[in-house]
Parts: sequence; C-alpha cells; structure tokens
Amino acid sequence: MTKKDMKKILVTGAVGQIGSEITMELRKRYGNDNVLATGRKTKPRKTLRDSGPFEFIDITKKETVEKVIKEYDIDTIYNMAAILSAVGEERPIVCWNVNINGMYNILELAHEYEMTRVFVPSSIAAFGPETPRTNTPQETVLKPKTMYGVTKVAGELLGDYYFKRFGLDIRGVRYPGIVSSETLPGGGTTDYAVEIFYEAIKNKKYTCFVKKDTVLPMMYMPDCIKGTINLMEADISKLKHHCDFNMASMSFSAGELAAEIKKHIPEFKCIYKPDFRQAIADTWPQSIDDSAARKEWGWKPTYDLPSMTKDMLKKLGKRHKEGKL
Ligand code: AKB
Repeated sequence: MTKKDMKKILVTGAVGQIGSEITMELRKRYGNDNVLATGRKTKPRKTLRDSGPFEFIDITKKETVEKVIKEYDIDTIYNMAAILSAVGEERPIVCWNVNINGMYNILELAHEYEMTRVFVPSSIAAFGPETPRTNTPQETVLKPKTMYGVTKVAGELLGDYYFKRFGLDIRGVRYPGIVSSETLPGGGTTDYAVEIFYEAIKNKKYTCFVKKDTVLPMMYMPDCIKGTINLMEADISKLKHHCDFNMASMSFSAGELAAEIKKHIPEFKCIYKPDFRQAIADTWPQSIDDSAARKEWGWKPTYDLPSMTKDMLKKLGKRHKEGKL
C-alpha cells in the first residue's frame, strides 16, 4: 500500500501488546495524524497518547466505531482488539462477543464505508490436537479446543467470506506467541515467554506456568510488526490466501528460553509450576510451515532465540536501571 491509497488508519486494541507497537510504527510511516489509536478503557501510555489521535471505542458497539470512522475519515483498519486464549477460557462469552461480534462490526463497517484494506489477526490457536504438531501445514485440520481458537477459525472464514462475497481487501496471519519489551501481553498462553524476561531482570527468578519441555512457535515483536505491515502492503494479485497465513520465526521450549537467559544472567533460576494454560499449550503446534507467506508476500524473519534474548535483555535492562520497569 502506498501513501496515496491510504489516508487514514484506525487501530483497534491500540493499548495492547501488538496494537501499541504497530500504532507507533504506522505513525512513523504514514504520519502521526493519519493513525488513530483506539482502546476500550485502559489509558494509553504517554508516547501513544502524545504522538497522535486517541479515542475510546468498543468494537462490540458498532455505533462507537462508526463515529470515529466518520470523524477521522478512516479507510484502513488494523483490528487488533481481542480476548486471548487464557482469558477466553475464563470468559468464553466475552471472548466470542469481542472476537466475533466485534470483528463482524468491523467487517460490516469496512464494507459499508468501502475501506481500502483491513487487517484481522488469527493465531496458532486456530489449530488443535488433531493438527500435525511439527511443521504444521498451511492447509490442515482446524479443530481448536479453546473458545479463542474457535473464534480465530470463524474469524478466518468470515474474513475470507467478505473478500470473496463483497470484494473487501482483508488480510491476516496466524500469529505465534509474540515476545516484546514495550507492552506486556494480557491473558494469553504464551505470556510466560515475555514475563520470564521481566522477572529475570527484576528478581533473577521466575515461576513458569508451563512445563520445561513445552515447545511453542514464537516471534520477536520487530518481526511481527514488519511481517504485518509487509502483508498489508503486498500486491494483492500475488495473494492466494487472505486471512489465514501461517507465519513462523522460531520455536523453543520454556527450558531452552530459560537457558538462553541464563547465559546473560548466570544467577537466574526458573522453576516450573504448570497451571490450566498447560492444557491449552498442549493442543497447539510446536513449529509452523510458513512457505505460503514466504512465497506470496516475501515473509522472512530476522530474529532467532539468541538475538532476541540479547535485545530483550538490553532494552529491559536499560529501563530497569532508569527505574521504569
Ligand atoms: C495467546 O497465547 O493466546 C496468544 C496467541 C498465541 O494467539 N499469544
């Protein structure tokens, strides 16, 4: 997408883990005033609030979204508002309402207002125990056992339906666990892979809520942002898929992550006390085949476990020294 055909972007869930960082990158690329950040009730951080427009909306209330679409003349949406897997198991109805009814409102409005493009994230949670767990193919069994996973499969299908039926240009990827240093994730099963860094820096110890040998696909935030925006900017004539791209980067066990951190912080100790999130992790793949994304829009990650760990510890270490962690 060029600046010419994209004038005003709406980011929902802009206070969240991915939303907050994607908003800042989009503002850098397309101009601060052209990117409207929105959240439901959490106050935005100063950098987000001061760098461009911010509004409170609720995607489950269509009129609140429509109001800002009109006011800011929105023509592109990144729908990052979602309830993640762990909270989704505690509050399945809310999960369905936000992830499906909320998304439906976004799609309807995008169709009604003839938007240029929409991004809707899916997740590795779309897979289930019947799916091959290693090198999980692009086309495979989608029988998730969590409400979050159910909403992700339905969301992929709904998005593809709007593309085929109404010609809405809508795109999405199946995110793995995302590791990041700016905003903590909230309510996901892969949250341990972020929390472990904060606790290693602050307390030199961490109690991990999945078993040491639990392997999941993960990605560092700079790759996540690069991949998401590259997909949104890709030439549509090259895309055979739309809302369901597998997107991989690295896979490691919780024990391997702890060992990598220990190389930098030798006193660091990790103990393992699995809780209900273990059962969710056990239904997800360990590694992903993302050859369709590589072929159709040139996806290629930059970071691996050692380079991500080094960068995370450097960033969080600096904030800790400044008393900002
Ligand atoms: C979660 O753990 O729920 C998310 C995801 C993998 O979609 N991070």
